[in-house]
Amino acid sequence: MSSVDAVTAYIGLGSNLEDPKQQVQTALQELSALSNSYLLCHSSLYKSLPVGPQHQPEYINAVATILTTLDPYQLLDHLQALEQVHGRVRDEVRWGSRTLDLDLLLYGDSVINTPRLQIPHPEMANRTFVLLPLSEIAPREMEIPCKGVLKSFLEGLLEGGIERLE
Ligand code: ROI
Repeated sequence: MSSVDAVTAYIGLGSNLEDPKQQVQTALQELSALSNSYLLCHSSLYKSLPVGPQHQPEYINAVATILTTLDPYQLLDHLQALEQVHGRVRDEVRWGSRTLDLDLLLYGDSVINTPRLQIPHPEMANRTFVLLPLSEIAPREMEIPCKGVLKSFLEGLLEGGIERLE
């Protein structure tokens, strides 16, 4: 019998349509029921101004971490299936509004660069709406492969435009 080591993965959640807070809360419940995975914890919810086109509603963001024996592509399949359940229409408008966005940010210390999947998520170190919730649940000393230590990105973080919800 073969066994697969469990890997710690981080997932970014975002929504700005159709009751975004509820979308993210439901998605967190769904992540806790993900097959071959265990939800370790999640951050608070944050309200954030849109990055990219400004003529869209504010977002609700959070980050969750799971322990999983799914491989990264299986995990991506599951995340995209959950986005579909939430009515996400993929690639309608680049950087436009979405009912639910589930970004695979980190998968252990893997570096993956394929057309379908890039890990670490290429934009994660530039996005306050990812870094702030991530910093709640990840060690400040955590290495983001190819990018640097998490805490080095937290120092210059602009906290305007983002608010932690109770
Ligand atoms: N802006 C914020 N604040 N939060 C997001 O989750 C988010 N997601 C996106 C873009 C359009 C880049 N902007 C965002 O995909």
